[in-house]
This record gives sequence, C-alpha cells and structure tokens, in this order.
Amino acid sequence: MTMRINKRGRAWTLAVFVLVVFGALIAFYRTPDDSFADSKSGLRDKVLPGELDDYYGFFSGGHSGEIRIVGIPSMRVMKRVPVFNLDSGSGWGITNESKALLKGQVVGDTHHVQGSYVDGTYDGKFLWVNDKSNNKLARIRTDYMEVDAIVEIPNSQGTHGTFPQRYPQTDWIITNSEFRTPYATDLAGMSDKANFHGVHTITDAHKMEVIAQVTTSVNLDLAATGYRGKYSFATSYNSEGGVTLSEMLAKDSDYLVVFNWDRIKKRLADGNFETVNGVKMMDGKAGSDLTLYIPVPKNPHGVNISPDGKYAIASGKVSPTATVVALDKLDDAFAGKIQPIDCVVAQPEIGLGPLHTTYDGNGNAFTSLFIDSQIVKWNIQAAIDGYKKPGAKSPVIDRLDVHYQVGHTMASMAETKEADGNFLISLNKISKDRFLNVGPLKPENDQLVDISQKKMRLIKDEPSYIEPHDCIIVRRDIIEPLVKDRVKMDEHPNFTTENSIERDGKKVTVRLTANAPVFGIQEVAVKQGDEVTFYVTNNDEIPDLTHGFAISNYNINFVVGPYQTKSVTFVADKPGLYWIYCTNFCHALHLEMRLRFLVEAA
Ligand code: RUQ
Ligand code: CUA
Ligand code: CA
Repeated sequence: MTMRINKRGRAWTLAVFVLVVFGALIAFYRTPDDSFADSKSGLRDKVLPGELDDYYGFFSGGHSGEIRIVGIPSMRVMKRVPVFNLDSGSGWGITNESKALLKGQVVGDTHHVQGSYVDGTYDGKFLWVNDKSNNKLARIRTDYMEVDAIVEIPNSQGTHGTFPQRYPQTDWIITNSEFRTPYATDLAGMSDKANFHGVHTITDAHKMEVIAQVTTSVNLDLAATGYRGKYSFATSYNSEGGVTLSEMLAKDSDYLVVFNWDRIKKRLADGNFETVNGVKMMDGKAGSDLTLYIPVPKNPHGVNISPDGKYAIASGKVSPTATVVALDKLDDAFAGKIQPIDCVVAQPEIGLGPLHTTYDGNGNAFTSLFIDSQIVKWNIQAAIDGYKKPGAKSPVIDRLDVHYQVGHTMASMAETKEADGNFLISLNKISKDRFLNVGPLKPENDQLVDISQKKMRLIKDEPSYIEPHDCIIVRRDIIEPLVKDRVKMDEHPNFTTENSIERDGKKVTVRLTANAPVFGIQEVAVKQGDEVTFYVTNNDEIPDLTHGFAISNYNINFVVGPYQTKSVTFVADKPGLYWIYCTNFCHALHLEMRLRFLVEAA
C-alpha cells in the first residue's frame, strides 16, 4: 500500500514537473500581442547592433527649436539638427554663417517638418519646418542635413501649419497663421477684432521668398496641399473671430478653408492684389472667389490628405467625429454648382478628442484621439457608405491604447502616394509612468506601432525630449544616396588651405587650417579691442573626422566637419592668453591640438 502510494506520488510529481517545464517553454516562446518581439507579419521591428534602419524619421522638436533624425524601426535618435535654436554641440548660433541666417534670434518652436516632392512623393532633397514663435520658415538641405535658408513670414503670428506643393513638384510652400492679428499699431485699431485676420502665406521653395498672402477673417491652423497642385487647405477653429477661449468655442461648427491656386496665380499675373508691408496680399475672406469655406464641427485641428489624393480628413477637437471631404467635388463647389457642405461625404464618430489622421495606403485612416489616448483605425469607404444612414455599421476596425494623450500620428510614407502601411508613430504628449522619474519635466513618449496587420500592435516606447509635434517617415532609399560625407570645400567663399594672419587697422583676419592633430598656426597675437575674424577650414577629408574650435573664456565654440569652413567674428575685449583648442575628439593627440591666442592689454 505504502509502496503503491509512493509510486503514484512519483508519477504525479513527474507529470506536474513535465507540465511546468512545458508550460514555461511555451510561455517563453509565445508571442503575446503586446510584446516587443518580432512581428508575425514579417515586418522587421528590431534593429540589432551593426544593422541599419529601414526609414529616416524626421521629427520636429517643438520649443527646443530643432529637428531630429530618428532611425525607424529602432527609434534611435541619430542626429539633432539645430534650426532656430542656439546649439553649442555644433556651434549653430555662434558661427557667422549661422548667425546670418538666425538674425539675432535663438529660440524657435518647430512643429511641422515636411519634405520636398516630385509627382506626389518625396525626392529627398529638402526639408522645411516652421517656427511658430518667431514666424519663420526654414529649409534644410538633406545632403549635409543643415539649414541653408530661413525666411521670415511677415503679417503672420502663430505661423503654424506648413505644407509643400506635392505636384508636379515643390515650387510653393504654404504656411498658416494660427493667431489672427491686425496690422494697425494705434490702440483703437489693435483692439478692434474686426481688424484681425489670418493669412495663408505662399513662399517660393527655391528662392525662399514670400510670393503672396491670402487673408481670411478666420484663423488658419493646420495645412495640407492636394495631389494635383490645384488646392491648399487650412483648418480654422476660430470661425467666431473670438479672442478668448469661450468666444472661440461659441459655435458648433468651424471650417476647412480651401484655397484655389489657379485663381491665386491669375491674380498674381493680372497684378490684382494690394501690397502690405512689401507683400502681395489678396482678400480671401468669405465671399472671395479664391476660397471655399467647408463647415467642419467643432474647433477642428488636423487636416490630412489621403494618399490616393481623393479625400481631405479634418477632425473636430471638441467633436467626436472626423469629416471626410471629397476633393473631386471642389471644382464644382468653386464653380458654384454645389454648396461647400456638399463636398462632405462622411462624418464618422470615432472617439474623443480627434486631432490628426494618417493612412496605410489600403483605404484605412488612423486618427489620434487626444482625450481617449488612443489611435483609432477606421475604413474610409465604410464611413462614406454609412454616411447619413441610420443604423449603419461603424467604420472603426481597431483601437490601440497609447500612453498617453497623443497629438500627432504619422504612418510610413503616409504623406505621399507611396504610403506603405508598415509603421505608425504615435507622438504622445505625456509619458506619466512609462519611464524612470526624472523630475517635474518628464520626457514625452514616442510609440512605434506595427500597422501591417488588421490589428495594430505596439512595438516600442521611446522617451523624447520636448517636444516633437509631428514627423514624417521616409524610406531609406530616398534619402540615403543623397547624403554626403563631406562638404564641397569651395562652397564657402573663404575656405582656406593656407594659413595667414592679416591686419587692416583694428581688424584682424586669421585663416586657419585644421588637420588632425594640428591647427596650421600655433600662436595668434592681437591687441585688446581688435575685431578678430577666424576662418577655420577642416582640411581632413576623412568621413566623420570633425574638428572643434573653442576659445577659452570667449564664449566661442563650434565644430567644423570634413572640408567644411566656418567663421566667427568677435572683439578681443579680454586681455591675456587664451588657449584655443579642438573640442571634438579627432585623433590620439586630440588633446594636443591647440594654439595660443594672445590679447595684449590696450
Ligand atoms: S500641431 S499636436 Cu503643430 Cu497638432 Cu502640435
Ligand atoms: Cu581636432 Cu580634436
Ligand atoms: Ca470655434
């Protein structure tokens, strides 16, 4: 009996042991829906050491004033490109070259990075980004990934939505003024709300000069352009013309404003415009033949065009709906054959606080829901089929919780006709408990999502520094072949392969070469009060070999990439000996790469 029990006990123990081991193995190899494991869809969502990413992500940096280049799917931040900000890592805002572009301002608020287009997709050559705070538009050349032009947008405040022409190529860039302003400077003129207006600014993408502005009585928020080069779009949440929150929320409906490019071009050709502060200005207020005001419920924010070019989708922040506008109806609406509201072909209820919509290229839309903290996936055709049909099935296919309070969302290549439906980024404003506590100012949480299957799958959390608003995700093969390892040396008029010190009165010009591990001059002597200019050329052509140039106690610090030339001009106001040194670890003898700067007391 005892023996039998023992035998049976042993059998049970063995059975339990086998089950536990088996269970553990299953648990170990199982891929739960929410895990960070590789996708069942065959999408590569891990990038191992030594491997390269599949996409370039270009993220705005909000009030950091910069933009960032992020590898996708790894979400590794590979580079920060200073735009409107001062950056001591690169010397942006310190060199003469960058100061000439910044014009004394070193703060910015970048929201919307966009790329240059040919025939509805990226050509990879340029990026543009707005500065909402100082009302500017910057262009970044992608061969060097550096800003090469900044234009000030006059008559505009809250310069926000930004979008390039998509077809036939990017010749125009549009920007919207979110804040309405008067041009008056007397108190009565400034106080009268009737004098306030929004402006839709058209900038020449090549010359980076403002071409024209179209004014509206309403504010203009986010921007888009169509795929036929005929129309641009702006949401307006302040159709009330209010100046306080309650005034701006008074009406149940605001607008999607459409701008007619053929008619704007005709006005320009005919000279049919006013000139305000040097800008050609046209009246696009309600009733103008330049604009169409399509009603959208309440306080809309984002507007995004579907990759097939058929629809504009705008969402009302305080309405749980998305409004689908059929772009093939716009010609008839501008011709007066139908009413603006007749362009609306669907208005599905999708959730609370809808902001921005992106696309997978398979007829599905993905809208960020700020209040619900979700991305909602819905089918555009299903929404159209069910429009105004009581009891129609919801077009919603899936919902994914994001963490938390998502602003923008963007899918891979989704702002082009080549939307590929692979990845989606959810740019969440609040990370709350997702990362180690780092003090009152927490990182944001940029989440990567696989959208290649019917159900969305969260792949990755990535903390990010304030404050990406928007991003675009561009296939690697479009950008990578254009990016250079070194600049063209003679691109800078003062590049130098020789070293010299010249004096002209109180002006001293130093031409200085940098070759690892020495600067071409070992001692520069000037007098207190001299105006000194250094032109520094990095004569090393080796990729990745960057030299730095810092002058001790003189608030000067910048880097110079291979074959690049940068310059700085300053008054030598402090007497004494100040070491100039290379800041970028370039050689085994990098620490010895320095020279003496002697300032003789006056
Ligand atoms: S705006 S979410 Cu420029 Cu949507 Cu920030
Ligand atoms: Cu050159 Cu360090
Ligand atoms: Ca409103």
